[in-house]
Amino acid sequence: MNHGLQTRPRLLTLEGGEGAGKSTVLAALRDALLADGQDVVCTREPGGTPLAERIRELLLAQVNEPMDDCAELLLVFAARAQHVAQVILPALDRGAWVISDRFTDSSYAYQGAARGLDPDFIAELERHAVGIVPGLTLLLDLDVARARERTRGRDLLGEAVPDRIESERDGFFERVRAGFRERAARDSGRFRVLDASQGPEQVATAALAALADYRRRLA
Ligand code: T5A
Repeated sequence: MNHGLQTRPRLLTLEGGEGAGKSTVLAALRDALLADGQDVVCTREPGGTPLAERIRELLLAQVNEPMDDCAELLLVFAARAQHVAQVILPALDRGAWVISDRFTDSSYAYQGAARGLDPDFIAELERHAVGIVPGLTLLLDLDVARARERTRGRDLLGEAVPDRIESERDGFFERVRAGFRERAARDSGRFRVLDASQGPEQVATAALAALADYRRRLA
């Protein structure tokens, strides 16, 4: 499955639909690694460098011009190429752990499964612009209705307004979810699927157990 890609064991990624709780879990993983004296870099996609964050703004802004699906895919990979070169590889090469809130699997789920772009084209971009694959990916799996409740609750609190992608219809997010689950099923050695419908503490506990198990296997 990882033809032409190098697995980087200290690269951990969190994946899932909107509002699945990735940011919440990321903090728990970071704290556990820091408490163990590890060097940890936390980052996110799209974004993670000043230039990539500007591309993120382009991707998520609500503007009066429909974004072409292929333009969206290429922007996501432009941001990722920059992020890998400037942040992820230097950190991994000095021995740090890198925890990224989303990575290439999001492109297969959103631009591939949900938008309908060719996964072989995405794989080509992955080989040429990314070149690496995480050692461990935690997929926070949550049904779309529950995820909507969470993001709506956050929006009502005034923490955020729906961005361009969050404004898609439920069918889009059903395809995103199916795309993630299919990737996890096909690469069960790398993925751990967590039931994200549980409370934050239970999800964090499950994520920490998955990390501990992974580190035991690495040792
Ligand atoms: N995208 C990204 C692509 O299309 N292609 C790509 O290749 C990439 C990399 C990025 C957008 O870009 C798209 C996908 C996205 O649309 P984002 O901000 O990273 O945007 O993504 P979101 O998933 O929208 O981020 P969210 O912040 O909405 O989701 P999180 O991080 O999964 O959720 P979190 O932790 O912020 O929690 C959301 C709310 O739920 C509560 C939290 O307190 C918060 O209010 N919560 C829980 N409530 C109950 N039980 C739990 N277990 C909870 N965990 C969190």
